[in-house]
Amino acid sequence: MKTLFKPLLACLITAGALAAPQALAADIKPRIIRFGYGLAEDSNQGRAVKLFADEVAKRSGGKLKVKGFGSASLGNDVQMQNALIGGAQEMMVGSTATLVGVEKDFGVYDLPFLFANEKEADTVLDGPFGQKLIGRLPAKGLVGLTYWENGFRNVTNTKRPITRFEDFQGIKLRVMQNPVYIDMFNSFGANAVPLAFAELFTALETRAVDGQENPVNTIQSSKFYEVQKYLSVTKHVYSPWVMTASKKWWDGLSRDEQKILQDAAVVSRAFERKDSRAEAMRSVKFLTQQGMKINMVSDAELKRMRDKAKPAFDKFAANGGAEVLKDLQGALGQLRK
Ligand code: TK8
Repeated sequence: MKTLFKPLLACLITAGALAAPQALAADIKPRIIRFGYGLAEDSNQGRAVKLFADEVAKRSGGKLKVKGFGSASLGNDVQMQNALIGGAQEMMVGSTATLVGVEKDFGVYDLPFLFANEKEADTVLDGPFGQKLIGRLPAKGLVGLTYWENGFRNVTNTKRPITRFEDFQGIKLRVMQNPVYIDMFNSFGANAVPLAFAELFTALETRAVDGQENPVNTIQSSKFYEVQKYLSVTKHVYSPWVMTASKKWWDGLSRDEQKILQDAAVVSRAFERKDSRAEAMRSVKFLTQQGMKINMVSDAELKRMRDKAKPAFDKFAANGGAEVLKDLQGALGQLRK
């Protein structure tokens, strides 16, 4: 027996040294994976999709080819989610806020002033709470691979700087297609208009709406500074992105293929967060140079906004969200102990 094993072992070692380590005897078929996203190629989202594609290629010996489709060229977030559920598209990354049509509880992330900083967000999203929520998706036809950072959202508009919630009075503000955002901004006195991101630039340019809210990265990469004058740093919501796959398609993949995608997703997460945070630090200066008038909102005024938004919390809880909200507040409480 001993003598038989040796040549076999030698063979395996040679094969291992020659083949790409991941691809060794792995069950990987050549596949094209259409990966859609809403922002421009030259955005934090686009850069991370590219990194994910490279990582998947590397780990699959070039067999799995992720093709990125930016600027909502495969459809807006909601349309892509439906394409994934139906099996007409393989993967996407988009806002958790637009997922509420598929799984209502994702709306919990949209409640204002929950996360105090990025570190809290990372810990909760990557920990049991965030994973439990992602775990609801397969029953709805999606597989959630990981969260990325969209970021803390800030308000831009053409009318006036927002220094207190009273300044929202009468401003037509585009929000994501999500009831929590509609309730929140209406309670501040704005006129909240739900609209797909893909239509936002034109809506701002034609003055169909006066303003919008997004992280500074997006205000930069989507060139909103060309059509918006005031940027008010409110950081009212920490907004995650979530990378999802079509469950119909995912179930047809081998375990090796699934593992490659899952592992590459985790690598892309680390890259994306680091890249987004570095860019956010530079964006404020860039946006000032483009002529935007930027104001910070005081903590006292942010607290008034938070109090004013209380009805959005109550309504979310009353509409079946009480448990998920309690869970999230519990997870945050643990962190802050
Ligand atoms: C991109 C969107 C975007 C989001 C929005 O498709 O709609 O305002 O912040 O990032 O998901």
